[in-house]
Amino acid sequence: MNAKKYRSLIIGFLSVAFLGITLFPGHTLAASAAPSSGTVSPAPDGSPLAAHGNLHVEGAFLVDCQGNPYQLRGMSTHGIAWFPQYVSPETFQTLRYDWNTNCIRLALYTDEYNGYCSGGNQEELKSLIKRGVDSATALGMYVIIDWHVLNDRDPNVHKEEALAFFREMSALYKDHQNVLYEICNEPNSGVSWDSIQSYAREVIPAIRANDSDAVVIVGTPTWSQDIDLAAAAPLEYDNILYALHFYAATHKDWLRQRLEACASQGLPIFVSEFGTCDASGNGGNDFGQASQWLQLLDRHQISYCCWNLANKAESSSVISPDCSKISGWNPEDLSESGKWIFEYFRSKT
Ligand code: IDC
Repeated sequence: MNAKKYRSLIIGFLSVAFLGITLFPGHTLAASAAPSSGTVSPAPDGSPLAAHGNLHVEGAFLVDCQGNPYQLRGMSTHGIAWFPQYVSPETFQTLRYDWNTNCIRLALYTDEYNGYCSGGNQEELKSLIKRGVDSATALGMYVIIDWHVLNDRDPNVHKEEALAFFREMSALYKDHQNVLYEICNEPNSGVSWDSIQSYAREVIPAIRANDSDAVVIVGTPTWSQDIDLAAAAPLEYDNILYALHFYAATHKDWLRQRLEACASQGLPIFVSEFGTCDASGNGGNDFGQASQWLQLLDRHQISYCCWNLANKAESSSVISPDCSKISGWNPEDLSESGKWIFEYFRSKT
């Protein structure tokens, strides 16, 4: 038994014994039943986390506690500052049971939309992250904390804030087996792999100082498309996944070929964001290309999260703009991309 599992068991036992918490595993989730951040209760019976436990990276694969390749599939939020309503136990419950997903990505923009480093209320944003992690944990889902670099282009611009943020998060979640850290969504506009590596070489040790076996996802140059640069010069740490992002109406054969080449070289890849439309997040969907992509990812057992869980009037948002429900959506509450990805997730065992 590794140290993290042992600590989790002890903490889980103590929480139950001394705090008198009664757990009701099953399909009904009371908000008050969510454990508070920093404590770990046993994952609900039959949940993805109960069955697959602590994940780690072996060769090209993300593997579960039995050492078998394990795919995470789920939704990414839009910016949590902009659409905080979907960071909720009811929403995640729908995603877990109706949508058949095992993972959720919490996108924390660093720059735009009251970003964490551009005037956003940091305490409120961290509370939202905690609410997201607690909601996912109570359902036995995996959760990605995504430091959503985009307008700020280079993760080094806000490196000090990133270090402080990830130190705090990893201290809080060191005993959680279901939390993954994504340290820079999409470096872009000419930021080199060298610069990303130098950032990663500070942030990864900061996380690992608290959580020695945390799984970390690292963004790659050109909006997380240049995984070939990571394959040519991978980081020297274990439990690292490299991000590849695609938008089906923009990125086609050439990027799939790159993914296949890198995967067959043994590069561990995580598609932490993809869209069925074009790279603007809007425009027409290309479901033919999206199918080819997801079949390829399934064949290589590569994990993926779909952009985005919101009702913004753009084609990548999966909820219809005129639907304000935050859970229990019917097909008519979903956008075209929402209907498609919902069916895709449900088709998976
Ligand atoms: C988009 C959102 C859109 C927002 C825009 C700018 O869908 O509502 O106005 O960001 O902030 C990415 C990014 C992701 C983008 C998405 C679509 O990671 O933040 O979201 N995209 O443009 N990379 C490629 C595409």
